[in-house]
Amino acid sequence: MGTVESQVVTASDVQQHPGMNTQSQLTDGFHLVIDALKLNGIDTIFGLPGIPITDLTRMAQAAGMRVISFRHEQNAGNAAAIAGFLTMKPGICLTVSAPGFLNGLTALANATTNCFPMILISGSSEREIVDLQQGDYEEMDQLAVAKPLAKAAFRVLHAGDIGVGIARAIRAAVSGRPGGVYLDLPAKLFAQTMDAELGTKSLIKVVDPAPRQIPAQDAVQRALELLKSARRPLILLGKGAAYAQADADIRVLIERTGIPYLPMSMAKGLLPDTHEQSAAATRSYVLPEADVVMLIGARLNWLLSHGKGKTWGGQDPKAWGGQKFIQVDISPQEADSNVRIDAPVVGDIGSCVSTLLAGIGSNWAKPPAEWLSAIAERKNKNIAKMAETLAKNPVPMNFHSALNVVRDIIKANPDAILVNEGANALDFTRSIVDMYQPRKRLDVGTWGVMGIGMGFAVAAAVVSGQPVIAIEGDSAFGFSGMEVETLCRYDLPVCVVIFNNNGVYRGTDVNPTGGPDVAPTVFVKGARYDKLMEAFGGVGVHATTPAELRKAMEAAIRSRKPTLINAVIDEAAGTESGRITSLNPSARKK
Ligand SMILES: Cc1ncc(C[n+]2csc(CCOP(=O)(O)OP(=O)(O)O)c2C)c(N)n1
Ligand SMILES: [Mg+2]
Repeated sequence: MGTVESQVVTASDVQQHPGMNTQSQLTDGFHLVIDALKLNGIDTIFGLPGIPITDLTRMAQAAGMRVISFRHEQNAGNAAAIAGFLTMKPGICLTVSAPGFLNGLTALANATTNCFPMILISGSSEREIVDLQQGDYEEMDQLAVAKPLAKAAFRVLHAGDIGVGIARAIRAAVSGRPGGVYLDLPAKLFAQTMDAELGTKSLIKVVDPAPRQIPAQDAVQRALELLKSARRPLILLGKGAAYAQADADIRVLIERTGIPYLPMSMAKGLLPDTHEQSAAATRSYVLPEADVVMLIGARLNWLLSHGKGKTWGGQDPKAWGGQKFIQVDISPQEADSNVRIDAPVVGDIGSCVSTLLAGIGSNWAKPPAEWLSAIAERKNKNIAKMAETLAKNPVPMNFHSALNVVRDIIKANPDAILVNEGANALDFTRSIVDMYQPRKRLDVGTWGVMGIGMGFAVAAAVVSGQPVIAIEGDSAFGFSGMEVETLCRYDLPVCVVIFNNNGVYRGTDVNPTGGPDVAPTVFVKGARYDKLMEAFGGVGVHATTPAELRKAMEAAIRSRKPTLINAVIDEAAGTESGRITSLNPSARKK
């Protein structure tokens, strides 16, 4: 239990805690926050110091917590969110009032959207002044602003309530469908003192923060009957399945049923992407052809074309393709959000999968051979076609020849975590680079948000101790690029590879007016991002060929030194919006 060294008790302390023993040891808000976090097994804070939380960061470090300081709160927030995803414990982001809070808020909203458990703890200015809008330093009603973007939001006004506040935040972040939680701690709270013993008693060690949710037996039965009736079954694994850490059971479920499966982006590696039942290489065939689809921790949002339309064999963009769906999800509200779900199975993924497995038994009939061979045939053809493309060695490098290298490096280092953002740099990496282990691919998620790169890379390295490879579009990198200093400061084993094609999507657009400004999507040509890393003592490499890229990546993995490789990619190689060109509204043609 942390205590305040000084025994001085102010009059207002006595007023706030009538009857307090002025001779006793005191504690304060700072120490109670730290003690409450530690009591709940939280040992790392991602944040950025300033009024009123500077001392909190110092005291947390002094109390043995790891405090990782960032250059911008959004990156600290993204770090906290992905730490939550990787560990199933809420990641903590700590920010200063108003502007710092707002900088962290994008990450909080992104965490909520992606179901990552995180807690944004923000200091805030003086309540009395904020609420009367009298113009305080960094004045803002942060709780009100955070509410619509968070799964839950709380404010603590009294030191004696810190234990409850942190317990509520933890439960809200990790129970049920995880999400981002906001915890507002006004400046005055930190300095509030109270009797240390009472303070200790007020803290709560949260028991069973994410209780299992066992699915109903009849729901499981309904799902299994539907699955059994399928002629062309398909399983879709989502990020929720990866989060649940039920890896072994999920693998048994897939292998025992013999059903082909597709991993969503962050579910890649849940089973090795080279698994013979993976249908990833023939996604556009299996989605419209499947008759029964079992979604496990995957939502039918835009990433799956809302379960309808041409992707699913529907006649027009709104038309149902005729599939029947089983949806395994922790949220009872998820079913029917886009199309009819014939068999919802509600519970935590681990409990659902193990209950399904019990019902499947050991002599489940494999899917019809015609379905499996039709998939295998297309898959092998596509893989062979891709191998041909990857083997080409154009000058300058294109996405394929560079990714051929990344693919080999990940194959040789399956423990490494791959962080990935960009448009073409994202889409090509996802489809070309095979993952071999669960939760090794971290990317832009549900929103397709740029800026997660360095925050994710820092947190992945900090919580796993494994090497991290960040494949970054040059635009994407720019959103969090200053954190290369953070990589160097903490000496993290992160190798950033910038796929530098001189711009957003590509570097070839021209200003149609012929004026001096370049086109909005174009950056400085031939920029040397590698020099940014050198500025802070890391290793910078300029790579123009696959051989140079390979050598630099191998050296980075071996040395574990922070490294940034500026990989020069043909500026004409990318396409507008990568693979989601269809979402771009086009101007009406005259
Ligand atoms: C926060 C945010 N701002 C803007 C975008 C729009 N956007 C999508 S991809 C992208 C960058 C693509 O360029 P780059 O990272 O260089 O990848 P490339 O396609 O060139 O490989 C942008 C700006 C976004 N997704 N998120
Ligand atoms: Mg680019």
